[in-house]
Amino acid sequence: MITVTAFKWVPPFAQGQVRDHRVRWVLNEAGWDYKVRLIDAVDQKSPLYRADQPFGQVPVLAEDGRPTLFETGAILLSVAERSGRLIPSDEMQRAQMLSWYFAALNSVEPYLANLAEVEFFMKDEADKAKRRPGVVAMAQRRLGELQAALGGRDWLVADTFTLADLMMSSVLKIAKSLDALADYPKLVAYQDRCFDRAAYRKAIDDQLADFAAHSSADMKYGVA
Ligand SMILES: N[C@@H](CCC(=O)N[C@@H](CS)C(=O)NCC(=O)O)C(=O)O
Repeated sequence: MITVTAFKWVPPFAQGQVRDHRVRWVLNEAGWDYKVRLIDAVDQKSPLYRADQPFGQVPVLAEDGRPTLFETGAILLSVAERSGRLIPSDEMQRAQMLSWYFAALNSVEPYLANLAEVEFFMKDEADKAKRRPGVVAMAQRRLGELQAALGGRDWLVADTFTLADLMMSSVLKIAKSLDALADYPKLVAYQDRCFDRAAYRKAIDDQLADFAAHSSADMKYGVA
């Protein structure tokens, strides 16, 4: 049996964004059955959970007879490789696919995460106003560079949807939610293309259904 961890509930701005959707998505693409273990803030701090995820975050992938995995990058690659899905069979295209896969995580996501931090988590308006211009400029630079690299192509590599597209389109979600994609129509169309997949829609619908079944009270923010 395969189990993915996810939160019982998160505030509305984060619903549909939490990274377990990436794992649900790749598992749906692979056609593998899985169940979801919903955790709260107390679970996050527990030594048992920390043994699986040292930072107390979601998602974790637990699978009978295999080491438990954390980090969405590692989890998605493991599922894609073992299922033979979303990885080009050509070795050179696979290598290119990995470049884009890691670019999504290392060269794009951090700048969008900075943007999210300013917009969602900074409380002091003066600090926010000071930090925002630099963070917005850097995020826009990366988005412009990504759009230029994509050019007129539908997918990042191999003329087909790959794991790199799964990761990149997911990484772009935060930009979309902050209206930061408005000036990048090719990225909007690219993301729409990636999201026009039953495996993605099911991943998001299932995550949202879990949140709808719970409330902030279920997160049990007590001291573990
Ligand atoms: N690099 C990690 C990041 C995981 C992560 O940031 N998870 C968030 C949800 S999207 C989380 O658990 N946040 C709660 C926390 O950090 O305490 C991954 O890709 O798995």
